[in-house]
Amino acid sequence: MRLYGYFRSSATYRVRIALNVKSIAWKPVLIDLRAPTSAQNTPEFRALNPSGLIPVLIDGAQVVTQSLAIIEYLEETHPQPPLLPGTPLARARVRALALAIACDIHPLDNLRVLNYLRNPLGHDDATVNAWYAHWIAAGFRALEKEAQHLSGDGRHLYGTAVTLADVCLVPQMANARRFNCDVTAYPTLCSICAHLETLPAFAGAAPQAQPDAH
Ligand SMILES: N[C@@H](CCC(=O)N[C@@H](CS)C(=O)NCC(=O)O)C(=O)O
Repeated sequence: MRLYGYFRSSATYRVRIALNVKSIAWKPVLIDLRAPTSAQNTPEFRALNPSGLIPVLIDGAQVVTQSLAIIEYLEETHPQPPLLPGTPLARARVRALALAIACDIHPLDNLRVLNYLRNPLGHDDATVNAWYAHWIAAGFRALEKEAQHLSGDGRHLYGTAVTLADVCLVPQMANARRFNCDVTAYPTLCSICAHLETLPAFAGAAPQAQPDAH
């Protein structure tokens, strides 16, 4: 499989973790999101994914977009080890945690949103950083409460095994730290991430471990 992505892209980071958890062989195709190169805007990449967003997974002749759809595709084609638990209710809980990150936090702090706030809306870096931190805090406050009763061991966001929820949490925490957000108010989330980051599947997927890391 080939994965179009960028070392700092947290949506790509999710897919890298899932591929590693499932021991699926994959090769990176590097898409440099930094202006002015912005490789996601080339006609070739837009032909693969008209939204111009990464990640994009190529499996044989098939193109799969959207990180959570990609991970569910991997879950169905490579069921072991599972990233979703065994009962409908537990799966709903895990998906709810993952979606809280992927739909309610991440899109508000995405690069194109931050760029739009700067230009054309004219906000300065301090205002953009305040926007970023506000949406992290709003999302993480709620997740911290969820984690306190859904984590089974203080080392996983749900239960006692790695799930899709963990796959989404670790990249979002990495982003929050990169933007200097104060995460000390979320001790459960921090201890979960501290454990997960030691696992080889997560460590190997980390931004600093990627070939395009600077
Ligand atoms: N919902 C999409 C989000 C993808 C996304 O926003 N990717 C970011 C990188 S993490 C991106 O391509 N950003 C480019 C931009 O904002 O211009 C997914 O989960 O795959």
